[in-house]
Amino acid sequence: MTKLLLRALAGEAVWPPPVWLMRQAGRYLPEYRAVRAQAGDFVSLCTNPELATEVTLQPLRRFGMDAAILFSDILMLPWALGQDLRFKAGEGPVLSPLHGWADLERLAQRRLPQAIAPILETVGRVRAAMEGAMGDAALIGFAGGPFTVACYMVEGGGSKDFAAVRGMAFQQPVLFRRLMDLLTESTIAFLAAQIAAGVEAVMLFDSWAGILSPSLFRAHVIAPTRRIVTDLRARHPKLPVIGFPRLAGLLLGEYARDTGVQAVGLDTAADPSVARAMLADGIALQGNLDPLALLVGGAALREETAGILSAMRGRPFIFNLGHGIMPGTPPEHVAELVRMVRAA
Ligand code: 1CP
Repeated sequence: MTKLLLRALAGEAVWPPPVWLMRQAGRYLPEYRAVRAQAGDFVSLCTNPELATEVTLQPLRRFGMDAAILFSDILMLPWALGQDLRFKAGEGPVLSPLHGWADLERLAQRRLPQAIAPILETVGRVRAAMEGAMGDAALIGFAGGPFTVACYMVEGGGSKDFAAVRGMAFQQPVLFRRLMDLLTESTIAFLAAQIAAGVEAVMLFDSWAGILSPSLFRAHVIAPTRRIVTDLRARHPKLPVIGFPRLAGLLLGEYARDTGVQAVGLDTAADPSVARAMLADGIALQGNLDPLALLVGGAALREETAGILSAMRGRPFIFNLGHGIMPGTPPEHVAELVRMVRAA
């Protein structure tokens, strides 16, 4: 196995570590903005294999990252299940909120394969293009964590505290559990299809995991993640799963142990040394530069990067951000970061 990312995910302390960045394809790149303008709306971009392949590969061409991540969005799953989805310029996603049993049963009747076909075609095209020119980079597929996807489905978009979804989990536990089961099963199907189409690792973005109480975190983050990991690994024993339970805090150790993930993404607030001590040696860590340090650059970027690298030396580790790259980030800062990591 020569791909650095896959070696780190298999538990090897590769040094210098492989590097890629969450949301590495996006608005901070002029070449992305050009393709985005050509595609029209965001859903059209995600379902256009030619254009989605192009934007997936852009950060690899420019920076030589060790991984590409499929260009899509965690909300393409509810979209594929038939929920209305639009992306309003500057405001983020808008969905028709899911209120009760009738909404849920309508989504549960939808068959996934047809809707996700263009996304799977993108996976195949990206993989074929990488095998030639970018042979050492690995392709990562992804889905949202079922709880995080439920947040947007119930709320109908982004929110400061996702009170509607937490209210539903407490007040309508049977309905909420049915929703979580539907999402867990369709996430397994979606990720298994991405693997069959050519992704070499998968990541679960559970961005809102940290807003739950410990008991709900166990029920709606740890338990569904364990189901997803167990099912995918039974079919593909070597396929690495990266979990990203953002803001899990003190529950990070329990998450890693009980879900069976091969790697854990650390958010910006996680202390790398503490996280390292909390998690078993074979589990790879990924993260966790503050995206704002990357945006401002200079001493902040150099010092924060050096601190993370020194805390992670000797550990299976993948350099990344603690959350997605910010739209105003100068691309030169990204190039400088990759140089710094490679010189570690
Ligand atoms: O106008 C545009 O170009 C849209 C901006 C954008 C992009 C580039 C959105 C809308 N999604 C994406 C791509 C995306 N989203 C990827 C592609 C691969 C890559 O990393 O390069 C991935 C993995 C995601 C994942 C995603 N989408 C998450 C989980 C990670 C995170 O950032 O917390 C979440 C929560 C979303 C929802 C979403 N999609 C887009 C926006 C603006 C949001 C956030 C809405 C909010 O504020 O809650």
